[in-house]
Amino acid sequence: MNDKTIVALSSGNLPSGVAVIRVSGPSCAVIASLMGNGLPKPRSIALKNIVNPQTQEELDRGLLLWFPGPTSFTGEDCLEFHLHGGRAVVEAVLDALCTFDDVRLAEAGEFSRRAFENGKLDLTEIEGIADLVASETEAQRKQALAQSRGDLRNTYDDWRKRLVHMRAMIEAELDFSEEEDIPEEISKEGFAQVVALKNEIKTYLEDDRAGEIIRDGFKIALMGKPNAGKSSLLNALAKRDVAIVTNEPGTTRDILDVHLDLNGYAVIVSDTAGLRESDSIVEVEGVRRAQLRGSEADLVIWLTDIDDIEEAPELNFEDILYIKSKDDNHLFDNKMSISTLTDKGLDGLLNLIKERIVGKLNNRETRLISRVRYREALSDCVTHLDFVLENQVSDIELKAETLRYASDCIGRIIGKIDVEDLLDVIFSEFCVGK
Ligand SMILES: Nc1nc2c(ncn2[C@@H]2O[C@H](COP(=O)(O)OP(=O)(O)OP(=O)(O)O)[C@@H](O)[C@H]2O)c(=O)[nH]1
Ligand SMILES: [Mg+2]
Repeated sequence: MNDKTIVALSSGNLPSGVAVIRVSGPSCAVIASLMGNGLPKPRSIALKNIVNPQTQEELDRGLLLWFPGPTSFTGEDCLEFHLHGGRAVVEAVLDALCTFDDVRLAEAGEFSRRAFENGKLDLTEIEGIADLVASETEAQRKQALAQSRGDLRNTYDDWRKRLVHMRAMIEAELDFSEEEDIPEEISKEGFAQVVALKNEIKTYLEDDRAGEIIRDGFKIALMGKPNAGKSSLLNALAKRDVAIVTNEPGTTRDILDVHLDLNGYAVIVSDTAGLRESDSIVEVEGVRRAQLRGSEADLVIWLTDIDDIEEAPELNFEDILYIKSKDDNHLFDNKMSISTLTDKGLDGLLNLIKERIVGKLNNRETRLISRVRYREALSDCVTHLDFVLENQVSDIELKAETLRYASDCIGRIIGKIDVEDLLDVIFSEFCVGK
C-alpha cells in the first residue's frame, strides 16, 4: 500500500460546469473531516461546505463522495470532490489538499497504476480504460468498453491458467518417472491440451487485425500520378480546405492525414505525393513516402484523370479501388468515377469504402486483439507451443520449461508476471487524474 495520498483534477479543461477532484490514499478520512466536516456514508454523496483546513475559510459549496478501500477504483480509500468548475475554485481546493503532509499531486495515470498494483484491474482492462477515454467513434467505444470490463482479461487469463495446468501435467511425468502407467497418461493428456490451445490461439490470431483497425483507424491512402486530383479528393472527404491544390503537377510532397468517422468506424485518409520519376530530391522523398504509406494502408484509392488514356498500373497493395477523377460531365458509372468539381460519385465512393470496412470488421466477436503488444505476445506464445510439440524435442524438462515461457508471454499481456519495464510506457498514455 502507498503511504502517500494523491490528488488530481480528473475532469476536463477549466472552466467547466462541474470539476471533479479525485483523492486516493490513507489520508482520505482526515481530509474529509477537516475540509468537509466529516465523511459521507460509504459510496454515497453529501453536500458540504468545503473549507481550507488551516484557515477554515470556505472555498466552495460542493459534493463529496466517499469510497472506502478496498472496494474503490484504486483499491485504496478514495474521495471525490464535485466542485464548481472555476479555475480559482479548483486551484484553491488543490492547494488546500496539498497542505496535508502526506498529500501530493498525482502523476499521469497514477490512479490507474494503483488500481493495477492493488490487483483491481489487469493491464488489458487498464488499457481498455485508456482507449475508452480516447475513443472518438462508436466502434472504438464499444471495443474499449468491453475490454475495460475484462473481455480480454478473461480470455487471456483462462489461456494462461490452462498453460500452467498443462505444465503441471507434463512435469508430473518428471516427478514420477520411476513409477509406471499413470504419469505417461497424464503427460499424453497434457500434450493433447497443448495442441488444442495452440489451435485456439492461432485461430484467434487470424483476425485480419480487426481490433487494431477499430482502435487505430482504417487506413486509406490516396494515390495516383501527379495532378490526378488526390488532394482535391482529400479536401472533399474532409469537407475542409486541408491540402494545397494547384494545377502544377507535384504539388503534394508530405503525407497529409485526415481523420473521419464513417458509420462509427475511425478512418484515416492520407493524401500522398503523385508518383513519377523526378530529379527533385524533395519530390523523390515524397514519392518514397507515398509508396510506403500505400504499402501500410488497408485500402489504396488509385485515382486516374479521366483524360489519361494510359492503363492504370498493376499495383501490389492489400486492397485497391481504381477510380477515375475529374468526371465533370458524368460520363462514367457512379461507382467508377468522381468529380470534386460537381461532387459526382463522392457518395458512391464513400459507400464503397464503407463496404470495404464493414467487410473487414463486421460480424467479428468482441474480444478482439486491440494492440500490437497483445498480438506479438500471442504469436510468441504459439512459437513456444510449436517448439513443445515438435517431435525432436523429447526432453521433458525442456518442454516443461518452454511451456513456462509460453504462459509468461500471456502473463505479460495481463501483467501477471513482472512487467516493470512495460508499466511506464503503458501509464504514460494516461492523462493526469486518470
Ligand atoms: N475539372 C476538374 N478539375 C479538378 C478536379 N479535381 C481536381 N481538379 C484540378 O486538378 C488539378 C490538380 O488537382 P490536385 O488535387 O492538386 O491533384 P493531386 O493529385 O493532389 O496533384 P499532386 O499533389 O501534384 O500529385 C487542380 O488544378 C484541380 O483544381 C475535378 O473533379 N474536376
Ligand atoms: Mg496533391
